[in-house]
Amino acid sequence: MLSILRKARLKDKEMRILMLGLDNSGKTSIVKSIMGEDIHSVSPTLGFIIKTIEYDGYKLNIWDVGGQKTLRTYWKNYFEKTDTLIWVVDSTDRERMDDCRQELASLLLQERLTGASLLVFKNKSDVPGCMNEAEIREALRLDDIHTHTWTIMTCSAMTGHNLQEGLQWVVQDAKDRLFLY
Ligand code: G3D
Repeated sequence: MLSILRKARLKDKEMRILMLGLDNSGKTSIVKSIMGEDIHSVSPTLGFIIKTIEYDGYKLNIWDVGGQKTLRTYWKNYFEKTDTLIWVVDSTDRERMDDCRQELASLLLQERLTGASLLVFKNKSDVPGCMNEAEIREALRLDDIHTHTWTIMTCSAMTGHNLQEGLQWVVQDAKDRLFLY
């Protein structure tokens, strides 16, 4: 039933994208950068922000939800009808990689996220000495994920690097799924 509804929405070319990650990973900056807004005016997201972006004929409704520890218990309120989960990782934050892995792993166990694809954005890649893609893959044990279609992309909210390519993957994945059902 859920997959039929999802397919109907994808046919309408409308998608629901949930952007999550630990606090300070750069979620709001990514959304702002995609929207062409000044990323230097960001302040911590205490609730959530929804932004709609038109991309390749698709209407992408992006939900940017606050990532502080106290707010993570509320994440579940946003799972419903999610087509794609964008998991934003601060690639300079080596200390919290375990926390990051655990939060992602528990999200992927959520029943209401079954069927959602996963894009891991390796953010802050403009910072010298940040973790590379292979290191993040290993730290988050991405190769063990078999329940969701996933990919990892190196990006930077600061320079805008790969953000459009990320959206392109999201839309292409939606198109592919229409043929799969
Ligand atoms: P959040 O929404 O995930 O909590 P924010 O994260 O978007 O508020 O970003 C947290 C901090 O990281 C901000 O710095 C922001 O400028 C910085 N940041 C986000 N993306 C990048 C990036 O790609 N490169 C670099 N170098 N910095 C980034 P401040 O200093 O305002 O806390």
